[in-house]
Amino acid sequence: MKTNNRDKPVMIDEHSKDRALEPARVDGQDTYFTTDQGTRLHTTDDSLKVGARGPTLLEDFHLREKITHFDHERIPERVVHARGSAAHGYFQVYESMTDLTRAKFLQDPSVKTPVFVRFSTVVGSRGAADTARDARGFATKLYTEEGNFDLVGNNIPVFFIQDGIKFPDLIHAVKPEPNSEMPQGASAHDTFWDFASLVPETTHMLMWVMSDRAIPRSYRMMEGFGVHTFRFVTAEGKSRFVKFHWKPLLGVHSLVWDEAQKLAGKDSDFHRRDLWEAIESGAYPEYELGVQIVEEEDEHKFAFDLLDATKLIPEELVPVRRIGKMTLNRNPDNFFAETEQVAFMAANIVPGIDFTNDPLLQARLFSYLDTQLLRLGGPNFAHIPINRPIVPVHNHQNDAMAQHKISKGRAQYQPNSLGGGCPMMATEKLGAFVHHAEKVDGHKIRERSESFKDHYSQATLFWNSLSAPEKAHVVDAFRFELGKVETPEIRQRQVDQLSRVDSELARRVAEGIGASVPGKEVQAAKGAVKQGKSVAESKALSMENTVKDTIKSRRIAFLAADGVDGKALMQLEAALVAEGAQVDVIARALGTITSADGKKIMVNKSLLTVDSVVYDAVFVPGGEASIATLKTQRSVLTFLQDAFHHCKPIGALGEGVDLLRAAHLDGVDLADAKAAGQVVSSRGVVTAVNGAKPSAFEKDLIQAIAQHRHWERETVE
Ligand code: HDE
Repeated sequence: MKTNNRDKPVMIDEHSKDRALEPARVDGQDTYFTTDQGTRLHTTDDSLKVGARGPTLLEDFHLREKITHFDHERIPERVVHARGSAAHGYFQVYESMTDLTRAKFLQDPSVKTPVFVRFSTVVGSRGAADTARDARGFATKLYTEEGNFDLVGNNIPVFFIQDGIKFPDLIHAVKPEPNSEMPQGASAHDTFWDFASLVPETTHMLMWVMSDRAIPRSYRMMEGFGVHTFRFVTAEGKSRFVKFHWKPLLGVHSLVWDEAQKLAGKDSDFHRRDLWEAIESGAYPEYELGVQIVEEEDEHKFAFDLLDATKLIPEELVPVRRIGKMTLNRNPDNFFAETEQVAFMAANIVPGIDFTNDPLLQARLFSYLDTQLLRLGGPNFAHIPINRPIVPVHNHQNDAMAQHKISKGRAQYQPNSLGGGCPMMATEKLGAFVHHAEKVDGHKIRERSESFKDHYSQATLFWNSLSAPEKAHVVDAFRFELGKVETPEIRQRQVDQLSRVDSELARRVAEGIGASVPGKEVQAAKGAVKQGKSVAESKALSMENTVKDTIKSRRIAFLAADGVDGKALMQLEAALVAEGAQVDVIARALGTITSADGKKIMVNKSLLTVDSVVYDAVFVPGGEASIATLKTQRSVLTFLQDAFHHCKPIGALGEGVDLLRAAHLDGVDLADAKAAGQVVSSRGVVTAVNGAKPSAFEKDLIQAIAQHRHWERETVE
């Protein structure tokens, strides 16, 4: 198997291999502490002074270098997507894609193409909370044998705006308000909704951002989308349109809004930690690459324009073909060097893939280069290890800040004869990128295409495709966000917009925020609808239909105290771990507890440091003494009630069922003496008292955990 190994980076310029990137180093001496100039030091703890209590000397080169370096440690954070975390991995295609594209990384199933993926929130600063309601960035750098291909996407398939020229307005509106710098990492404020309600093209993406997609359970459990329509081009020059998708093998799952808010305080690194720990434990995140292909001659057959980034192609109209898999299997060694300095650029493309005239994409093609110049201090950011392609780089781009390449010879221009004409130009056959020769003809105008003017149909499609609980969450999210808006006119204007999506949605939101329900004339004020293929509902848009057959990497809390039924605890732990889940025994204090039969059980987490919000499910083993103790602990009852209100699976055996009773979990049936020997499963709460078969209990609980959340509990209210 061929592997492109990023641990052994290829030099920027082979000629400069010896001196350019690695500092001169004498074998065996690189473990001593030195200055940046390589001078060994005998201490870094005391500055150079005149006597132990005297003044510090300006001569202290080590003090000056150390403090100066520290003073310069920060670089500007990304203007958007500032908070992120990343991982290394590889991509492998399932079978050759020659008939669709000449891209080399999509030809040979035996080639592992290294990748670096950075996930991010959009709005918050570097230190903001992970679980804010927001779109998530899903940026993938593929280090292919033909250069770097960056697929800089999001976890939502559409964008807020159609033309890049609106991007600064959108971001100014959503970022903290400029006078007060509030709120941090949140869209629930006046300026955002002022903009959104005045710009109808935001409506479709707003529906997604108000849905559970915007509060993912994990970066490992969300989809990724290239958003724009790209082109695939074959070796013969045949071009087709393509939309890119990443489909997580664990399915698409979300948090509950109340949980997301609590997590922001309890563990603001929740997603970062989840990704890191999953990779450390060997539960490698996996995503399949999907493509939707549209033949050029079908470009105009849809009820939307393929160049409009506020529209998706329903999977019912063009199915997603899964063509390969990405596995993330290594955490970065250094956050700054890799995650912070990685420079994604929408313009990084390889032969066989090309752009379209999507006006949002076109603006992105220069914006990313521009931003890296500011962020990374000049045009040599491609020399930073995480940004280097795995193939050699040869050109005459010399000098500038932090130049790592030592170009040799006099002929630093093209064409040249003094340098033997090097480097040579490639031909298309030799792998040169040649732009697809699209014929373009038109007048210079600042106008939006008529085919871009329907801003509501796909928002309606999204709404119609959701399950009842998902719809309720969207309504609640709008009520929350607009409820925080202080200007009544803005709230009303947004409700008016929603009435063009669906009158029931508008009514439900209006009721929650004191707005009036818009009349028919307001609802009717929509743009022209394009004629063509469309669907009224799409299964792929609802998370209800996602993968629900695995508990791999799910975190299960076991609540216990001295006197616990140790046998039941161990047995269930073994069963869950065998399915790939991770169990934490939680007690009042760290150390050990003693089971009813006198065995010591290690406590993994104390109730002081964790809460139910960081777990996927809870189990309470029996044991009279254990339950008697747990019943007296308020944090235990809160733990169970939170888990219950967040619709998480809960299991209890024997006396453990009494603890659930004490926690007043409304509307569920619990096992009692009459149900001896049976397993009772009710709204994701699985219980059994003495005599039930352990295997039957395990099976039901595992199934309940695989369901992720039991929304039917919400209807109890
Ligand atoms: Fe970005 N975007 N963007 N964006 N974007 C940036 O580049 C920009 C857009 C996306 O993990 C910036 O290096 C413009 C769509 C991700 O490092 C900046 C427009 C999509 C990331 C920038 C868009 C994205 C960025 C900020 C409208 C989904 C994080 C820092 C024309 C398809 C990448 C940086 C990472 C980052 C500009 C719209 C995704 C300023 C002008 C649409 C995932 O260059």
